[in-house]
Amino acid sequence: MTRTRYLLLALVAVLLCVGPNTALAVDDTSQVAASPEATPLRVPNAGATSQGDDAPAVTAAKRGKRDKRPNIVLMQTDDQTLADLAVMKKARSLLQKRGVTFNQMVTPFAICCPSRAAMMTGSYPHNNGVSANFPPAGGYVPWEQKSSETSIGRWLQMAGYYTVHIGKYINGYAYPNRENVRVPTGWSEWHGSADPSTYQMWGYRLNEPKGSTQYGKFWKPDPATYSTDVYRRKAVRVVRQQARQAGPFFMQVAFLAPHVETVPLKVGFIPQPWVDTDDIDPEFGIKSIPPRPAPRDRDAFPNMPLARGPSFNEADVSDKGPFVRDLPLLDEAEIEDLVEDNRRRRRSLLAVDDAVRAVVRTLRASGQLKKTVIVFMGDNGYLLGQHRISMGKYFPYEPALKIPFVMRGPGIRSDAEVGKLVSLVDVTPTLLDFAGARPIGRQPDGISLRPVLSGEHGIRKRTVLLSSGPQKSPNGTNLPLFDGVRTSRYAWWRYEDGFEEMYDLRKDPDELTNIAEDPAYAEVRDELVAEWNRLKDCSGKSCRTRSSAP
Ligand SMILES: [Ca+2]
Ligand SMILES: [Ca+2]
Repeated sequence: MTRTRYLLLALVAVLLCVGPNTALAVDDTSQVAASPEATPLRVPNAGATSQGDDAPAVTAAKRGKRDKRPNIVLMQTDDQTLADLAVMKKARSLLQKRGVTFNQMVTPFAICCPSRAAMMTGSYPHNNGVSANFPPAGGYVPWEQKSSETSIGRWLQMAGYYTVHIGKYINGYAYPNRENVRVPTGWSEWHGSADPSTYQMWGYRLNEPKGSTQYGKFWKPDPATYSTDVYRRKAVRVVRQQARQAGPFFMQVAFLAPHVETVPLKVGFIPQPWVDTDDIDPEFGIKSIPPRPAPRDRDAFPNMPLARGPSFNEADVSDKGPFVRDLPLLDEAEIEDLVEDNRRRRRSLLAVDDAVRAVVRTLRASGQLKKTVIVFMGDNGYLLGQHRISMGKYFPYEPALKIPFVMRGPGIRSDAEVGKLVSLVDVTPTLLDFAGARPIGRQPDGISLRPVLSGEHGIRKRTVLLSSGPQKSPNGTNLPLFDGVRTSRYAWWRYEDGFEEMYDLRKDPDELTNIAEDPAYAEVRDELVAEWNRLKDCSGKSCRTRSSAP
């Protein structure tokens, strides 16, 4: 039971991220046909886009020897919690001590694809068209159709930046493990990992300028092909090459750690989304394992305990919504699994920490550090036993909602913390602001955080819209949909069956007592509902307005 349950919940995590489905493969092929000979995977560093469109005329003038615009390097992890930052000592000294750390950066929807789409567009799911990991509500095909032209890579490319992506992209890219597919919109240089091999530390496929390559084999932990290290070396190479170019660059590096790995399926096997979870078998279904660290970090944290806050294995979940209220208490063996899983997740972050240091050192050695804005961030958080949820995200509880977000660079304060509520939709407006670039085609829902990064002045108080989308539970039933809001003090959401959850995060930061029906909070609850009504169809400016909610 124990191990099964562990794997079963691991499966949830993977399915939430991989979103296996045959529809995607079919759609993907029709929309983005593989055509290696006709596909430039890399274009000359002249600001041209991968598809040779109208951008070069604008950009050639903007780029030049006197271009003072900063480079932007964004390093992103997968499913890292805010608390996990503690083990990244290099990031702490090179980024946190030299930059600004946000303690309330939240995602509007705590799963991979909608989080990344919100980050890259600066828009909520209802505006960017990506509200699930897989079609039709989300995933790569809707992304390319609805949002790729209005996203950070494309906007910076049009402004004359040389844009580079390394690693994991929007869920479903090149599914299933296809070679030499067209470069997604917005990228001058592309090193993207093909899904579902993205979820392997070894044996993953990268589609790159030089062609498509499988790096290592899943069951052979060869130090030379460990994904985090390979991404690191590619990132370092880009930084060195770009030092010789006159114009600025934007590089986005998306690591797998500390996400679970998916054991590769038999060749030709079309994964069924919802296999019999009592009988997970690599020969038949989908199996996941905790993320493997770089071989050099295998023995790190041998005795690290799992932080068990008051919400860990919550004693009374009768106040919670559908799904969670039916979860049994975790037993001792399950808790032991969580302890070990936490260690493995954190071990896998050590190689990311090395990559952070390598990139910063290379920027410094090549004379670019002072003119480079560096972002380190996650995509969504993660639950490790809180509210009895043993591995996963989706539900908007704090550990899943909050993500690490640190920035360092020219005009950014040192060793500062910002406690103000901000959201993933603020990332792209912030980066565009640093680049002096304007969004074209759609106005983001977020705001630039530059004033608070510089310390010049604060930012307005806003409410963050929370939403959900189609997802399956391990037994194949639909997870309950919900909508809600998060303010700096409160979280409120309502499931599709009408059940509401609400927490006063000042008094109850661990979300132990649902106060949605508490008469003492009736007025606050009504104000939060009004906020949701105000924001649920917001667009651009109307999402950015000052919040009067508590
Ligand atoms: Ca994720
Ligand atoms: Ca409770």
